[in-house]
Amino acid sequence: MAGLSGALIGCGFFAVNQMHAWRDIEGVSIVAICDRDPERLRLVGDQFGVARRYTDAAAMFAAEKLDFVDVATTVGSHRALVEMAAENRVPVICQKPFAPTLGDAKAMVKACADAGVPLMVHENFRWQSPIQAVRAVLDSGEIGTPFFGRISFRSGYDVFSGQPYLATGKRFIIEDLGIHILDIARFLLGDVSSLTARTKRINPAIAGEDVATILMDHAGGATSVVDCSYATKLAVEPFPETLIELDGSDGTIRLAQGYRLTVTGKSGTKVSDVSPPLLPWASRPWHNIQESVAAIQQHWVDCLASGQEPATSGADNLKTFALVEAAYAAGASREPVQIDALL
Ligand code: NAD
Ligand code: 89Y
Repeated sequence: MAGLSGALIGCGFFAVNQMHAWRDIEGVSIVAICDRDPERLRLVGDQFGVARRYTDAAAMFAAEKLDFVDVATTVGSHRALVEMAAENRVPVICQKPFAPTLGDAKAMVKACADAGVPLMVHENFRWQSPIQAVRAVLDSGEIGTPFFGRISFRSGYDVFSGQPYLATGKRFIIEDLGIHILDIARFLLGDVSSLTARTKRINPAIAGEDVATILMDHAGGATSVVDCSYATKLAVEPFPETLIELDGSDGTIRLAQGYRLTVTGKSGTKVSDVSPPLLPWASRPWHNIQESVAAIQQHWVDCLASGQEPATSGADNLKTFALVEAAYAAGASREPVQIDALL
């Protein structure tokens, strides 16, 4: 599809990655940007040469003719901005976490569906090339039917210096990072029927939980453990690697630190390096995430061209978001939560 005109709302810390990726995608140009902070607007506008700049999203929708809008603000503004896009009949991408509550998320999906507007949640971790490599091994049938998974993200990386708001919210790791790891668990093992969780706060300087351990039953029969921590100090810092163990009826997959993939299956054992490429604008250790930003944005463009529903559409993301809500509920009650009851 030639000549898509997009706009970005929210020109903060992470949006710079999105702007780099848009610049590299053929047939797309970001024609307008919006941020209520004039300094962020100036910085991003100057860096990427975007002249049309707005401090008010409604004014931007009124003045611009857009093929899509990319919402990269923090969660508090997502519902209003997605609903504004729907009212203006503009296809919309929204950053994770999609909404503050599952109720808001459902309303946002409905607003876009009622308006006939495509909606994709920027749930990019499943687009990381190491994660795609694991999915490809599963699809090959090499390890048979998976019956167990451990999807793990444990780090001591200082995420608070770049994203200070992460230290202040009542909710932290499940809503911010666990959401990605839960989505990867769904991507690899299918939808979840029930879940139980334990949460902890180790870092006294933050308001929310920084450790979560979640046990899940998948509808297809597998059991998984999703474990996340930002309180784990290791000899070699793994941020932002997701480590994976999958056991199947005919073999195993191990995605270990350093992007080392070991597959033991029907045709023996094979070890490979599935390191993500370092895109020209990317920097370590974020390059893994940065590459997935480019991949998901390309997917969005492909979906707009073909009319296909994005893999992480709003409707799909409700099933990931329900796991976030369920993990908080289960962590508080120490009781299992049935997922279907939330959806
Ligand atoms: P940030 O605070 O640095 O940037 C957000 C920007 O949005 C700010 O400049 C703010 O002024 C602007 N803004 C807020 N409300 C607005 C509104 N109504 N209209 C216009 N501008 C508005 O935040 P960030 O760290 O860039 O995070 C943004 C989002 O990206 C968050 O939801 C975060 O969870 C997500 N994120 C995703 C990933 C990922 O890998 N997918 C990684 C980091 C952050
Ligand atoms: O906000 C988070 C995300 O989505 O990926 C990593 C992160 O930046 C910090 O946890």
